[in-house]
Amino acid sequence: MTDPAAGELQQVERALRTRYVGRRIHWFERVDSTNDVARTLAEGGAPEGTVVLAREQTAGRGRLGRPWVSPPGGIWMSVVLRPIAAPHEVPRLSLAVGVAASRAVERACGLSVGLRWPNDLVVARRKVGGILVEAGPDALWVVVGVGINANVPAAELPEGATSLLEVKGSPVDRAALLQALLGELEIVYEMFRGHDWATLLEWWRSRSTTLGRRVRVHVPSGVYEGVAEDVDEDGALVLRLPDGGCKRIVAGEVS
Ligand code: BT5
Repeated sequence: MTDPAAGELQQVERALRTRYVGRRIHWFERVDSTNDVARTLAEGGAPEGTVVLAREQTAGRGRLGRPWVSPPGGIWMSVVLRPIAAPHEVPRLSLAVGVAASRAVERACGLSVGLRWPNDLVVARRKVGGILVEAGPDALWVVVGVGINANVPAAELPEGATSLLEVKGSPVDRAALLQALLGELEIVYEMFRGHDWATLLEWWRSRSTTLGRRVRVHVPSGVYEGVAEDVDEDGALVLRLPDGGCKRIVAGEVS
């Protein structure tokens, strides 16, 4: 399937069963970053569930300002949410969005996607997507960015990355994937709002490629090594250190 422009976008909109996620979709041929566009819309009062989609991003971002390669063929999407949550709850939302993306790929493409803490989507140890959640002041609005390398040729991706196209060996139906993603996002978001954290955490754990493994975690102050034991209520990684002690890590990279 080609880009969900015009006809395909209408197809998604017609088939959409969500109450509010994706009820308004702003589609762009090319933007710097859909998160930036969504942020401006959020600040301007855009309703909850407003979606920004782009065929291509020229300055796609990951966490900590890292670049996110976003050529045509991928799903580059941001959603405006107004969760009425405390800022410390936002990392949970980020894990929940990873769960939604993983469930959507499973449902629409028949592929299982693992979750590497905090929010990498991985297939066969390669990164196939990522989540970038950015909150406004007091988390009055939150922009949830999802990037999935759907039909992107491997040659266009950085080392360690792959795409659904490469894994499957044939293009995936992007309109179906997008529709599933919007639906799953609304499901997990409703669970997040209803404080059904226990179920979300179970869903995350069952897809985790991190838990139970010996991992190295890079944090701003250094590197920790240990066994990834669990993810706690706040979405932090609980690491069992070689000396038997425990370390709780709120933000970092797992390798
Ligand atoms: C992420 O950051 O994984 C979050 C990516 C979120 C992208 C979406 S697309 C829609 C929305 N608009 C945006 O501007 N962003 C969001 P992080 O964990 O920091 O990972 C970034 C790292 O992943 C980079 O440093 C590269 O090593 C690698 N990378 C870059 N582009 C990639 C790609 N397309 N596929 C896989 N890995 C990539």
